[in-house]
This record gives sequence, structure tokens and C-alpha cells, in this order.
Amino acid sequence: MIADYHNNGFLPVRGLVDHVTAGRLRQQLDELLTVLSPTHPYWQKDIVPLSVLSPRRNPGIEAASLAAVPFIIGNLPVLLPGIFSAAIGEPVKTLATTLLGSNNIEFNFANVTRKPAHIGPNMAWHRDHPNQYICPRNADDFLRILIALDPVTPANGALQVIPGSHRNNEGDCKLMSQTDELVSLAMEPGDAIALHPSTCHGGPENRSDVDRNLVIVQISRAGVEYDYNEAELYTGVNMDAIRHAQTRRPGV
Ligand SMILES: O=C(O)CCC(=O)C(=O)O
Repeated sequence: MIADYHNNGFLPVRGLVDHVTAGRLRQQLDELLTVLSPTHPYWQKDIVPLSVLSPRRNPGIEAASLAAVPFIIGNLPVLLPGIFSAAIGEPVKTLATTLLGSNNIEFNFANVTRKPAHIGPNMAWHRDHPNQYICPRNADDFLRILIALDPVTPANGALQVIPGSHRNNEGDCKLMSQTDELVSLAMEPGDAIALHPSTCHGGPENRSDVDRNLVIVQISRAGVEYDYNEAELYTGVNMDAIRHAQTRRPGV
């Protein structure tokens, strides 16, 4: 398992979150979506609407129709506490500990990234290192874990990766995607993909009838140097302490 992650730059993990829990989390997301609109008190700070994406990311869809549709939902401790608990739960922690090769890890952030049915955008080819959120200087010091809340297929925008691309840091992901082998990663609710931050990834639009919602969690080795937004990091706090702090601090 560890060898596959290091060789390929990604690792699919079936049932990281059990099916029943994944269904419950999906329902919590639905409940939030029924009240989430631009007048919601957390909209400005914690929601990225689909309308901010370049038209290239959503061909054929009128941007004005996307202004009230959440693309990324942040602040999970407040907006989706059940999903946040899963994002920092034991299975995620164990997977990250194993793949990073360290018992001393830090939670960086988590969000829900959405490709709603019919209007879900594509993901341009990119690597997650460097990124503008919270970025450990050394790519090997962190990873992302993507957990499916819906069945994911190529039709509703499954993640695509270029195996081994994390070992070719200089390569342009878009160019490589035109020549290299691509793998499309289908998932069931609760399945996860661990992604090395240098792995080229992207994915098609969702024009199907099925929503595609992912929970994305970034975790690093503890105590490493960061290049961006270090202030946003729960610096020096281990995952158990974060879990404790977040349950005591609604509204943060
Ligand atoms: O939602 C996806 O398919 C991937 C998201 C992604 O690439 C990212 O957050 O960097």
C-alpha cells in the first residue's frame, strides 16, 4: 500500500468511511444546502460560488446562474461538524500517518468541493504543491485525502490522475495529460483517494444527473515549514487537540 502510493503518487482506499456514515454525512450536506444562499451569514467568508470560476471551467453554462451555487464549502467545524469529525477521524489519521511515515502529523484544512449535477465544473490539470491555501515547503511533507460522499464515475466528474507524475516535478500537467496515461478514479460513498501533492490531477465537468461531492482534507507532518497562509494553520496542534478544540469553539 505504501509502495503503491509512492510509486503512483496516489492511493485509492475503499470504504475509509463506512457506507452508513457516508450516507449520514451526505444527508447533513443536503440539509446545509437547503439553507445555504448568498444571504447566509457564512456565505461571504466561507463559501466559494461556482460563478467565480473562469467560463473555461464550465463550458455552456451561464455564469450568472451559478452565483448562488456553492462550489467549495469551508469552515466545516461550524457549517458541517459531522463531516469535519470524519475529516479528522481515526481512519483518516491512520491513513495519513502511514503514508507520511510519521506519527506526528498536523491537520491543515478541510473543505467540501462540489460538482453539482448538470452544472459541475471541470478541474483544470494541476498539482496541489505549491498551493495558495496552506502549503508546506516540501511536497513530501503533506498529502490530501479526498473522500467521496456520492457515487463517483467518469460521467459525474471523477478525479483523473497521471500516475507517477509526482516524480516529474518540472513537467507541465496539461501537456502531460495529452500524452501520458490517465487514470479515472471511480468511487463509492465513503471511498477515499490519498493524493501526493505533486501528482498531476484534473477531471471533467459533471453534466450527469448525479451530484458529486468530495470532502478534501490536507494533512502534513508536524512542525514543517510553510510557504503560504501559515496563520490559517492550527499550528502545532495535533489532530486530537483540534477535534477537542473545534467541539468547544462553535462559531470560529
Ligand atoms: O474536486 C476534485 O475533483 C479535485 C479537487 C482538486 O483538484 C483540488 O482541490 O485541488
